[in-house]
Amino acid sequence: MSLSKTLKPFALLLGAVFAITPPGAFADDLTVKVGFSAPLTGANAGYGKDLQNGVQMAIDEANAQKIKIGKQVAHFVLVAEDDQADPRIGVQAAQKLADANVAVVVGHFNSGTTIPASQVYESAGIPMIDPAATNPTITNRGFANTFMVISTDAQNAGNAGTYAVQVTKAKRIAIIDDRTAFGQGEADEFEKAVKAAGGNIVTREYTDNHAVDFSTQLTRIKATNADLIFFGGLDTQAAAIAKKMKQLGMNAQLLGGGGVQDPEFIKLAGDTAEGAMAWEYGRPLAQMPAGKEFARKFKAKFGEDILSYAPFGYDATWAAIKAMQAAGSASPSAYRPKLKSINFEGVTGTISFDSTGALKSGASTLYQVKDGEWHPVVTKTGT
Ligand code: ABU
Repeated sequence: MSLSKTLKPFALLLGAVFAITPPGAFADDLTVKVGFSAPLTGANAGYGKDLQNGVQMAIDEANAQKIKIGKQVAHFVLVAEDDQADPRIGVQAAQKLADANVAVVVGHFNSGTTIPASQVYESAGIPMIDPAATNPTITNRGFANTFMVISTDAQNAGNAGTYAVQVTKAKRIAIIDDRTAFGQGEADEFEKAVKAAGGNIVTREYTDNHAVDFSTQLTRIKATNADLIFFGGLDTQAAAIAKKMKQLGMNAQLLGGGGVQDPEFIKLAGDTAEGAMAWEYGRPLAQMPAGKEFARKFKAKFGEDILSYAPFGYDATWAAIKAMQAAGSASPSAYRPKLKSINFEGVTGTISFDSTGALKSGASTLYQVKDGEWHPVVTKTGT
């Protein structure tokens, strides 16, 4: 037998080993696939990329620490799927992640994709840890595999409504929403809270999440003499509304819910951003013990500042890693009970879940633009 024939089985074996061993890992490492899905193309891609960077940062840190799961060193690899912010594509992305046998999914960004995708993960028995989507329905369906490291819009937009009436003392409140599961959902929560506080809604208008012109809605609102306008939708459209309000000579207070308090809003709205207010999930990062250091490391690693939800993506990923460590297994059935009872200090605050998978001690902060920057005004826990 020739030497090449003798060595062939060994060469094949080596080839197989190296083919399934990801870069940076050793053949006897445990490879753990961390699924991730968010919009990575389209209008919401900035939010998705920001989240992905947060997830990647946690994965890279865990790999550098050579964390053991059971007796093996774990090597975490990111498996990312672009859901394009589209509920139908979101379900396909979720199925692809389930078919790839990921151990966990961190995602999605949009409530409209998260709600149907979470059904896929529930059927597959794969924990999904939501770092950004906030419609209260997400954790209201009794799913065993749904967890949130961010507070819901019942809390965030609920606080917005109560505060608008009790503290801002708005007397004539108008609402516009983008008719997404998120925007309409938070507008509903805002309206409920305004009414519960005895406030007066003068009109409720809507648009869609692709619209760029809000003249019709704002002209109608102007006719009501509203003194506060709540927008249920994201930063780009909120900025266009701020600009159009100025063009129409409107002096009403613009108030956003989640997804507005970020640098993109200020960049797009320019000087019309001044004075705008927005409620955002969690506590101000700079006030968190590890917040400033996280922001510094993020900028050094990715060459850009945090846009919005990267710290939540980071905490969501660490929640899964810590649960797997505690269970000594990356198998969902083995580590899920540990995830349910997890309790640790993340960058965004204490991460622990109630019986529905919702974040236990969520907070919500009101910000206002002053001198071209967002400044925290008040932080609330609970509603
Ligand atoms: N929660 C902020 C925006 C994302 C969403 O829930 O659709």
